[in-house]
This record gives sequence, structure tokens and C-alpha cells, in this order.
Amino acid sequence: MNVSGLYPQVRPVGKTTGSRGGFTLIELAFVLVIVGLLLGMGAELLPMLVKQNKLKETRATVKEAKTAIIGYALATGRLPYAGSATGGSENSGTYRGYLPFATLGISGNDAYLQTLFYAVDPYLTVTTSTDEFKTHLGELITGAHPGGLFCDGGNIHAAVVVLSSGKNFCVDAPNDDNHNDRLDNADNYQLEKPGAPETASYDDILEAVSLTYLFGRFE
Ligand SMILES: [Ca+2]
Ligand SMILES: [Ca+2]
Ligand SMILES: [Ca+2]
Repeated sequence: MNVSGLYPQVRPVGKTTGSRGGFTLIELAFVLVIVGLLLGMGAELLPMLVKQNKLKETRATVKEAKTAIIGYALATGRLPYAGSATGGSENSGTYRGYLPFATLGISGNDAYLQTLFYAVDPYLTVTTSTDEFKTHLGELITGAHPGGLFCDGGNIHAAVVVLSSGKNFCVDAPNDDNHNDRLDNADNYQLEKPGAPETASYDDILEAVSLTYLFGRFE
């Protein structure tokens, strides 16, 4: 009896007769090595890209906050006090603290989901008209009234400074002086230079509005 017709024909595994229908083990191993290398590169590349993106986003957010602060001064003839807490409102008599983002009408978080920080020259928070504001700016520029906010070791006479604590979530020296990792009234009125390079101990992202620049915006 012929039984061969009752069973399906089974092709021998691993044989590559005639046209090729699959991978050899060596090809497969090669592909796996390549995939492994690509995955390894991706695993290294992705966190780097995320890090770069957060830095870029935060730089843009700090710049936007600076623009909003200038707009507020032009519209109201004063600069807001800083906030003593993260809620976004200003607190009278607070000159170094959190960005009063609700007062400014903007969102106040950086890409690391931390509230931005803010410092202001006290003499510019007490004015009630744009004319008086300009007068105070002029007095600060000429030195008729002593300046209350400086960046870059005193090289920049600033009206206002806004900063992100950066990826280490801490405000760093020389912005923070009392080592509580945030900006507050107990810190002095000397802050870092805008665009200062990142180091092992400094990663804050800081923008300043100089007195002369702000005065020019009123002309
Ligand atoms: Ca920092
Ligand atoms: Ca300081
Ligand atoms: Ca502090």
C-alpha cells in the first residue's frame, strides 16, 4: 500500500536548496547585533534629546516671562513684587522670590515643572504711574537713588530678573546665598550673569532686564 499521499510533505529545516526562503543563523545573528546596537544608541540618545528639549523649552519660557514683565511695566507704570510662595501672586515687600505669574497673567512653570523665580529692584515696585516709573528708572541709572539689583558681579544694573532653577531643581549660588536652594528675601541682590554657562554647580537659566533697556522702552 502506498501511504506517502496520506501525509503532508515536510521540507527539511535548514536546507537552502534552490531559491532562498529565510535567514541563515549567521545572518540572523548579524541582524540581532545591529538591532542591539541601535537599541543601545537609542537608549543613550533619547535621554539626551529629552534633556536638550527641556533646556530649550525652559529658555523660551524664561524669555516669555521677561517679555510679559516688560509689558506689565509699560502698561501699569510699576513692577510687581515677588511672590513669597509658589501660588503666582505678589507679596508686598518681597523683592526676591517666586515669579508672580498670576499677576502677570502667564503660566509660571519651567519644563522641569518648577515655578520660576523673580527678583526686582525695590524702587520700581512703589510707583503709581508711567511718569513716576520713568523718574525712578532715571534716578537708578544716574545713581541719584542707589540700585537694588545687580547681575554679573555688579556689571549689569538690573530692573528685574527672572530665572529657572534648572534641571537640578535648586537655585544655585550666586543667586541663592543662604543655601536653601530657592530665591528669597534673605538672599542678597547680586545675581549671576544672563546666559552664564552650565557648570557642575550651576545650571540656572536667567534673564535680566537692565535699567537702561527698560528706560529705552518708554521713549
Ligand atoms: Ca539650578
Ligand atoms: Ca546673590
Ligand atoms: Ca535662598
